Amino acid sequence: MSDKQDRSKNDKEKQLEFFKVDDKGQKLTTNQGLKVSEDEFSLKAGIRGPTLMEDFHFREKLTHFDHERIPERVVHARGFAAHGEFQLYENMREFTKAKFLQNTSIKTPVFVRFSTVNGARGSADTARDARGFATKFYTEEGNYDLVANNIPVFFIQDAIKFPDVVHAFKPEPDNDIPQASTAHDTFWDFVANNQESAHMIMWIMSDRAIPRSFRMMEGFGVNTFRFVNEHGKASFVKFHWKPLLGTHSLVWEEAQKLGGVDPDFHRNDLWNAIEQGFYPEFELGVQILNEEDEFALGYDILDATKLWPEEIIPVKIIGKMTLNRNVDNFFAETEQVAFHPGNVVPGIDFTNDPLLQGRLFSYIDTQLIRLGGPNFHEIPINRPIVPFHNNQREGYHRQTINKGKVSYHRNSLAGNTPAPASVAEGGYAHYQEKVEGRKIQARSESFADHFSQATLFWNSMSPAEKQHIIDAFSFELGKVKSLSVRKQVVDMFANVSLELTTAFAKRIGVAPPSKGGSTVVESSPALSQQNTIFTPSTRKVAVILANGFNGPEVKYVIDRLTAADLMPEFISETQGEVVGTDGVTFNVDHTFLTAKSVQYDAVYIVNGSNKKFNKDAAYFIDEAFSHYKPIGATHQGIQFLTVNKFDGKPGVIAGYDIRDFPDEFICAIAAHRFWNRKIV
Ligand code: HDE
Repeated sequence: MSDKQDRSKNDKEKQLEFFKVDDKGQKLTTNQGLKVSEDEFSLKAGIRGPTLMEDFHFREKLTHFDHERIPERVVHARGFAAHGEFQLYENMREFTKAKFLQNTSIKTPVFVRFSTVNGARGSADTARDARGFATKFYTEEGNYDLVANNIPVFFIQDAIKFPDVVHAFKPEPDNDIPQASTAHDTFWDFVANNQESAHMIMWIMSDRAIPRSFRMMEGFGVNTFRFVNEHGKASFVKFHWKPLLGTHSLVWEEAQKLGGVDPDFHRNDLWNAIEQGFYPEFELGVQILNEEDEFALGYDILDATKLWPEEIIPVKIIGKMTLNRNVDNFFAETEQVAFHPGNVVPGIDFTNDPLLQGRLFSYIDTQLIRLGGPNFHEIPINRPIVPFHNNQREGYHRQTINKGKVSYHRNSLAGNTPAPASVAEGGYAHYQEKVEGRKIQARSESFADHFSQATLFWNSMSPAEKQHIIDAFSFELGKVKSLSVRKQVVDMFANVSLELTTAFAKRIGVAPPSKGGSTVVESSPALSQQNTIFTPSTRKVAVILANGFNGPEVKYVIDRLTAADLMPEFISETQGEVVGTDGVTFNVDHTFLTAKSVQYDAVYIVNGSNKKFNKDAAYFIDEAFSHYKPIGATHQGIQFLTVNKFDGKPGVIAGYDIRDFPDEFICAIAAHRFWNRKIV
């Protein structure tokens, strides 16, 4: 556990401090600073008469309220963010001159916004979707944005198709249904008719698209970027974030139920973890490919539907990011933050990936409409921690007061300043890649293979993960009304795997494919979540408790769980306190009405002196069991296991010996799920 420390403020925090206002204890004023004497009754002509125009406070209050909303992001509308710091493990001078990647003693302030892609701002956190994982590094050379996703590939190969794929996965335009879901006709029609999407679809149908937590997701820069060192030598680079808690997921039914029970599930999870001092940590990794090896991989490194298997190009871990502070104001920070893959520093450059090239245009364009003008870089969360000087002027909401008469380059009146900096002085110089060719609207042949890596992904999955993918295809296509689209999708994915397509075709009323199959036999173990880190740390345990429990023994178990950084919460029939023997009491966090098993990673069943379990408790435990979760029981809880024939099943720990129980239970919690459990 990383304890909540009394940290000294970093440069970004100091800068933000300047803009913070605490209204507590103050007198109410208008925006002009005028003290207001009445805030409940508008000014009227007579006690029952019409409101008067002259009531400037009333008009200002209403007008401001009427303008409180800004357009939500077209994609990634629903997000949640936190502050933190990044620290390098080893000097990266050999590959890049980026200053924040040179010095292992520097802590670079960061702001990270996680998001879903498809749903509106108010949609549920746990929808099946890719997740955004965008990081702003406030470096001494200006802001560097690593705008990543939790899936390493993308739907399309050329940014010109971005509006098409987004229109297809968004709610259908006639009735605006369904919200935050790809389980509908237009999306799958797009997929079948744009087969470059095959690889991404495999990821979207996998457990990666229903993460357990933002804290338990990998991040991928997707596009191939370029590192450039101080000698001007370049190499290709792909960026990765690796969560120290491992990469873990929900099960689909759980994700769906959470959409209703706790639409803010991922928000709550991140906020509470940080508040409790369990700071999420992610290691930054890079895959580096020498420029000479550009064509060595057998597919095009400019194709964003391809990943570089870690077994072929290892991920070099170079530093760690720790998220250690929640925002003060959601709108000011999380909503107004503006990312842009084009925000780079010397030592980081672009490639000709046609998706990346389009992104370099789109993000600024989005911010212009969303944040209402060209001065969004002045909004506190977007400001670099180093000053900016140039001849850009005016525009909506300009805050900087530029002094002097000169706002042009070249000039003599200001000694030709602000002056461009040489490379030696830290000026950014674009990498001089040699480019030649005819102007052409076409795609390189080297982008043509849409299926091999989709099969590689399938081959890399464990049996449980494969079953989840089959179930996801069956669910999504089961919601597609057009039989023709369902057939087209079956035909398309027959190119990925006949095992997969045969399994879901029969569930969606389509004949199994008669031809297809893949010759790809390779797998990449790093793609399976079965091979991730397993730790019990920060897992939430529902403790089912009633009056009369064995005080000292249950306290012993709870103390052990807490010492292992688990988060126990007490659930009982009524709120207040539950009282055990020897004066041990616990505060009830939730009743069976306000908490559901889907919100927890594990259940510890104790009950109290009464042998009977009420039906809500029984349902709670049953549901957790059916979601393959670890279940531990002591005292009356053991009886429950026996009666319900749970005893001896995988991941079910009966604490006959109270001393050994915590270790065994914690070990089961670390395993996360027990896929070999038979659910009948
Ligand atoms: Fe984005 N993307 N994108 N994207 N993207 C946006 O910019 C776009 C792509 C990603 O938390 C928008 O500020 C194009 C890949 C994240 O604020 C928009 C293409 C990846 C976020 C935009 C892509 C991403 C966005 C909407 C080429 C993974 C949320 C709001 C097909 C590496 C950032 C905004 C946040 C947001 C355009 C593809 C990641 C419309 C044209 C690939 C994490 O400008």
